[in-house]
Amino acid sequence: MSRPASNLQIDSARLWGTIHETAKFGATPKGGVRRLTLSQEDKEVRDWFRKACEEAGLEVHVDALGSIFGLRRGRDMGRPAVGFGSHLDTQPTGGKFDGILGTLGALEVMRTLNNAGIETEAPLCIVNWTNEEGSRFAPAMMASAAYVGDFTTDDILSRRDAEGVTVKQALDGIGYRGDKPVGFQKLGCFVELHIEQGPILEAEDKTIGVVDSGQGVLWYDGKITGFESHAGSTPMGLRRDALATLSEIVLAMESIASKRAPNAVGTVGEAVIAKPSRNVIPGEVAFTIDTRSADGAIMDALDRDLRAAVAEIAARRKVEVKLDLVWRKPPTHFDPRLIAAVENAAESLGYSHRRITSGAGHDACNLNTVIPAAMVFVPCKDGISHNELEDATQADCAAGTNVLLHTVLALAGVAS
Ligand code: HGY
Ligand code: MN
Ligand code: MN
Repeated sequence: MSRPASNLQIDSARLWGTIHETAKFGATPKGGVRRLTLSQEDKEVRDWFRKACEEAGLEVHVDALGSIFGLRRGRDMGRPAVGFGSHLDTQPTGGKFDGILGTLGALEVMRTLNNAGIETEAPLCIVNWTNEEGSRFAPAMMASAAYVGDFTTDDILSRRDAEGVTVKQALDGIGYRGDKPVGFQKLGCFVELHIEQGPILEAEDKTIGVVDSGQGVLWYDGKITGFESHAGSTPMGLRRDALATLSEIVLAMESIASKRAPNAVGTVGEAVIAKPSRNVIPGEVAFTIDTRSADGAIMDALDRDLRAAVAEIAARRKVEVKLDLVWRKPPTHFDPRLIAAVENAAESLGYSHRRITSGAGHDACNLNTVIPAAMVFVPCKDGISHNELEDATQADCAAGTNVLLHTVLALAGVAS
């Protein structure tokens, strides 16, 4: 006997239990989660997730890039599936909620519909996207980018991590290079639940963020070639110091973004001295840059200013700086119909809510380039994320998952 869908609520304790149960895969002493994509820890959580989907009666498939799809049949299998989910990989200093809430919240939605005996008109499909974080392999949101056609499967399979391991080798190493081609599972739309990863909802005491847009992203790989020489006998004026050069680039990036705050951000997140030694002036340094804006014109200005600053610093210091743009993700404007579905769900459930722009990138931002997509945000403590202190409340996680449930029901329709 199915319960009326209108007042259906998810099982908050069960959701909270899954979040903490899976946090053991890659648990860190400081209470975070380190689960780099395609690592042994990622395999463990993938195995857990696949089993949970099968136990929920879903048809589970894995595609050639390891993304996991769990299909719940609808009355009308001729309609495209309503997709929802997120990612289970984390940053090296990751937390328990980034990506995980959206993936396990999606599983909770499936479990709730099963318990209530509800059949939807359209089929539903839960997705765990491979390598959303982009920490081990670039770019971020890699598998959803391939799904929408931004990269070929072979291009992504050939990407290498810092140790030279390819995506293909890493997938084979954990047994998740699936037999389905990327794109095999057609989705009619996609909704992603996620923590805000910023301070706004908490500061305004809002339970739900109705995400209507997302920042665009520019990623660069850089290499500085100076000249190794003796730290003691080389006069200061004759040095071609690669690390001192990078130090100026770091401050230039900070200044270029800060003068456009709050409409721009910029970070040098990685720096490696090729052959480090205390008494050798660094001759070669590799680095990466991440800079973002929700405004495409500002993104172009960030690129122009950054290249001009790098050229000036390189010329003055008589070093070579190679700066390659390796990823450009335009700003996201989510689908008005889906945004309204999220907003209506939050309103009908009585949750405080506000429109919000996502500072972080998400798989939904890629999906939105080919099908309608939208996102649901919930607050996280002090806006902290990509840090082991990342935290959220059970009540907010449950609220966000209830909004996801009712958004999905509105989009898929209830058959019985
Ligand atoms: O970089 C991002 O915005 C996401 O967390 N991968
Ligand atoms: Mn995420
Ligand atoms: Mn993240």
